[in-house]
Amino acid sequence: MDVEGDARVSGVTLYHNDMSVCSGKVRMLLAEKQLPWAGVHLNLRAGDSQKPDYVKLNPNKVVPTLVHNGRPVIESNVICEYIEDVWPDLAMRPDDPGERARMRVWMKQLDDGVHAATGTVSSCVAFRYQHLKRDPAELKAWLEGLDPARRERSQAAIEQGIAAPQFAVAVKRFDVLFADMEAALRDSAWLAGGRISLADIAYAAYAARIVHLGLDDMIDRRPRVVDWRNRLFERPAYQSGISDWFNPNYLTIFDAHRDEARAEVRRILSA
Ligand SMILES: N[C@@H](CCC(=O)N[C@@H](CS)C(=O)NCC(=O)O)C(=O)O
Repeated sequence: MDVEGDARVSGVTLYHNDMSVCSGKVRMLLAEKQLPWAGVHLNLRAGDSQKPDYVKLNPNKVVPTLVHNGRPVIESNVICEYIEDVWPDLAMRPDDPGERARMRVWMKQLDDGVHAATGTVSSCVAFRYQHLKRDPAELKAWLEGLDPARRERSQAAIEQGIAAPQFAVAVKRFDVLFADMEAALRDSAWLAGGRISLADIAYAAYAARIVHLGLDDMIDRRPRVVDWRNRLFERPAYQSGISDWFNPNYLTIFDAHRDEARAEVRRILSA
């Protein structure tokens, strides 16, 4: 685990990973808030998030964890609300209670299945190739460290790739998500109102992953979602919080497998 950055002003240390979508969510928010932070980078493929010292901070064995003046806060959506509570300047929560509720419903969808669907499509298209290169005993130990639901998903993704039945289910979940976004963006410039909010920030790294994996037909045929994504990606906080962290080793794998994923998504959605 490498430590970088400066926490003297904010008291924030973020345990994170470069390609983790949940970590990107928190990094983008910290950048929007112009908050300096110290980082501890975890290598997820080496099992850093399963190590006993880290599990004391985050019993779910996942990143991110934000430690503020010694107090750990887990769950990226909860972390975002915590940051907003402690540093309300440059507000990222709407003032209107109705818009605030909408913001939270968007964020909740990530926890209710969209994040898991992202793990599925990422593993089926790309991450499986990293796992297939691992020593079988090491891969077995890593799988055994996962919670049972994630273990089952990961195993099928590693073995079957985009032919795994769960790949089609996840793609269809994204198609519904982007249809819902297109409808929401008919009424307002951002997902939860006229101003950018935690809802938009929460989805930025996911939108990037969809593009990386070649699943972006689902975005491209929805003009309001395209415009929303472009506005998000143009923000300096997207660059410093998300795209500057893209790991070239992962980008090479995405590049190698994007075309076959794109073809399979077209097949699934036209069936
Ligand atoms: N609900 C959690 C999900 C966190 C999560 O799944 N993190 C992934 C990376 S995005 C992780 O740490 N995976 C551990 C691993 O791959 O070993 C959150 O929002 O913080």
